Amino acid sequence: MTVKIGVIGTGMIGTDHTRRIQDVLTGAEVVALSDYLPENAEKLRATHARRAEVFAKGEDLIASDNVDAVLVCSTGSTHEEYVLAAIAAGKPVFCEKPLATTAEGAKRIVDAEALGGKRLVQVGFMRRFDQGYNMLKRTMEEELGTPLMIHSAHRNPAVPEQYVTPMAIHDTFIHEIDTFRWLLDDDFVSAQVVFPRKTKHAHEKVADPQIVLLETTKGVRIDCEIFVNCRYGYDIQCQIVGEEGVANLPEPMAITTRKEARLSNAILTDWKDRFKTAFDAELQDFIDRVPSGSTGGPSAWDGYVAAISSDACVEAQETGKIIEISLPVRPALYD
Ligand code: ISE
Repeated sequence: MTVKIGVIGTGMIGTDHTRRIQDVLTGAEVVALSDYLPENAEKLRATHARRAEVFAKGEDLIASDNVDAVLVCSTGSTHEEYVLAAIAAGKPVFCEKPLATTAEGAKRIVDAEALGGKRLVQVGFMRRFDQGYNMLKRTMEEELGTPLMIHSAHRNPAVPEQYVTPMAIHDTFIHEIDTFRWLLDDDFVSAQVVFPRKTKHAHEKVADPQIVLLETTKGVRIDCEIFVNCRYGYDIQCQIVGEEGVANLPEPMAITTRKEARLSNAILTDWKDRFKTAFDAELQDFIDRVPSGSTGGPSAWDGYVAAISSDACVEAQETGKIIEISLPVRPALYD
């Protein structure tokens, strides 16, 4: 069976995923496209999905009999309505982060899915499919004993003018929020954010860098430096300290050169390159499950918990206080 996919949102990530489905992955074809700027969808159709139908409205794409599964890659504020529509139509839906822009919105999705009694939603937290993070998780589980602390960093070379302080959480740190929960099989009980001296490279509306401090239910303490104008590259660091030893996330593979009295290797600058194979793997997994009607990967519940945890971090940014995080009871569907 070739899974027939409809892509809503043909901006940067929608284009990238369409290219991936058409040129790299197996078992699926993009048969429908939709964007609030129809000319963008048309452009993508012409370059990557010639047989796709372009829909003016995402809702019509979801309702189309020709569409088996939906990819939501549109702007964050529209995710909730499209994911809810896909659930109502009983179609598997892959939603880029964030699942919804508010915790209440994410809860509405969890409630709708739980009511239907069947998992349909996969959230695009691709790091769970990254080989390095999987190696780190395995090493932690097999060799480190009880994990005690995580030291980490999320660095971007630069961010656009419209990037403001809370986005360091909602847009950037949200990946760590999901990754740490998955790595540790744990949830957070509190968050605090402290602001070091500000870099001169950050524009007025973003406090940069920031350090987020999290505590988990099992007492693991996590620190993460978010530095989105670090200049030198896109750099993701993660070190787990356990009772029996310490493990680091491997660096991306790179050629080492010895030249002109220097020993060096390149550092990636674009997150799309850094997690390229993880993006491939998460979507392939989504596609592979459609024929049997199963859904895996990060769930709507994970998207909801990420939203609750993000909100607490933003409150911590704004108040300077340690903010408690408490989660509602998890519906049995997500056990
Ligand atoms: C972007 O949306 C991402 O998902 C990247 O992983 C992150 O590093 C970046 O800060 C975000 O803007």
